[in-house]
Amino acid sequence: MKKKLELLDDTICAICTPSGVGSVSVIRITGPASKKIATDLFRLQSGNAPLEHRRTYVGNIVYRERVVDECMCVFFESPNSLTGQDVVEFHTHGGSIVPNMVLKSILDHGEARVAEPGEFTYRSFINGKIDLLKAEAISSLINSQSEAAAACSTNNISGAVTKKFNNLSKLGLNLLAEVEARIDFPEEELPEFNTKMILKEFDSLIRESGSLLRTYDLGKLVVDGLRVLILGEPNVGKSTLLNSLIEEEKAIVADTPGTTRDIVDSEVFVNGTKIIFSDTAGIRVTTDEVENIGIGRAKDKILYSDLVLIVIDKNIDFSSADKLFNFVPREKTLYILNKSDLYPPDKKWKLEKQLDKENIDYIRVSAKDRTNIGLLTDKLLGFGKINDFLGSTEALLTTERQVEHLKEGISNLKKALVLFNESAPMEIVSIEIREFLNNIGKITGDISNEDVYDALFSKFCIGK
Ligand SMILES: Nc1nc2c(ncn2[C@@H]2O[C@H](COP(=O)(O)OP(=O)(O)OP(=O)(O)O)[C@@H](O)[C@H]2O)c(=O)[nH]1
Ligand SMILES: [Mg+2]
Repeated sequence: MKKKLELLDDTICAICTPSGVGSVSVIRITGPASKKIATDLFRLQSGNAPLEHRRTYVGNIVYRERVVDECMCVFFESPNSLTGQDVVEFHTHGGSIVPNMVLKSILDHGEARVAEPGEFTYRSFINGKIDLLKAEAISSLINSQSEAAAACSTNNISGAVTKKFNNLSKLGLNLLAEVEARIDFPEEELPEFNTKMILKEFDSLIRESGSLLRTYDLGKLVVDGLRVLILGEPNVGKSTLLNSLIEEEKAIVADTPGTTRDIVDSEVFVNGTKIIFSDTAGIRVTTDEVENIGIGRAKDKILYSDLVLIVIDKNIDFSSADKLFNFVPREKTLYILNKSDLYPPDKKWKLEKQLDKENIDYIRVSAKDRTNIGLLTDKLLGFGKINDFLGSTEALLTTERQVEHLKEGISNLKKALVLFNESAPMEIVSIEIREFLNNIGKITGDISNEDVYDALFSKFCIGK
């Protein structure tokens, strides 16, 4: 999107609702000519009158002396509007013909052009109606795929995460003021330097920044969904488990070891949360070229998974299972003891005893009979506290952009603290604290960054 500031002075329009058959469509105009366009094209049923701020009117859009549609018109006067500029919305009948004819009428009027993706939101941002975090949250909300992801975006649209960053800025500014006072004034004009207090301020700023950074672990799970990889030796019932978990016969199940060759991904929504399961080729030593490629892919996928279910179907030794799957990080592992229907229910397996001893989490299931599948799903949702999120108003970081700047900011603070402890000149300490504040400013959008705007606003749909 070309977002040169001078472009903000023109008038843009777009159909905001998705294409297809529907009862209502919304066509939005913003910019200095909005009111004139509406006055020229829209004929009120009650006789023409000047459009007033925040009022809704019923009338006809008339183009070349022909009624295009009977519709509603809403007017918002600058600066009290979505974009900070005059905004007009026509709520017309839906479908593919009427909204496009209304758009054509507006364009033929000659004072507006079609908006680029995200241009309405960009104008909101530039005119100070929203900060960058809110723009990101709006984009996430529109694109959210689960109830939990939408709830997270709604919290952030309400300013939950902005508040957290504003608090960090406030603490950072207090610290900077203390430090810079030592640069601007001679020692004798200031009260005694309270080293203890400064160290406390450093400590609380680093702590608060760190705890905000850690919210990304949950934010990522909530927005992207929980990625669960199903691994195991051939024939242990991985594909049967996938089918049971997603309640669909998606993966081929057969008694022949080596049935699954490639990764089979499936998305499900459980309690408002997205879970992506990936069934994989059974891990074994084989000369089959295709199977080996599948095994390689399964191993590579571990890096991109939040949890790995290692499926086992027999009374094998824990040490041999552990050895076979030692490439899976322990903290991501949950052992699935499958085919429980083949074993006496009241007896502990040898493997279970070993896992208990090693304090390793496991669950006994029968993928075929669906025994304990609900329990397994609950266990998955408990991972990373994802199940506690719905209904909470917690602020979570949700983008790599926020994380990268915050990490850089924390590193600036840590450098400043080392310099302070080494009694370095205050000028140098203050440079690092200023850098911390710059990084926070980049996150909220107080410090401009055209490349970020391009990346963010072009992700929006036209009309948003
Ligand atoms: N009794 C019993 N049999 C099961 C269970 N789960 C799977 N099986 C059987 O085990 C065999 C292999 O099942 P799959 O799901 O294809 O196993 P897999 O691990 O995907 O096998 P590969 O794709 O070859 O690696 C089939 O005959 C299934 O019916 C279970 O819980 N109980
Ligand atoms: Mg399989």
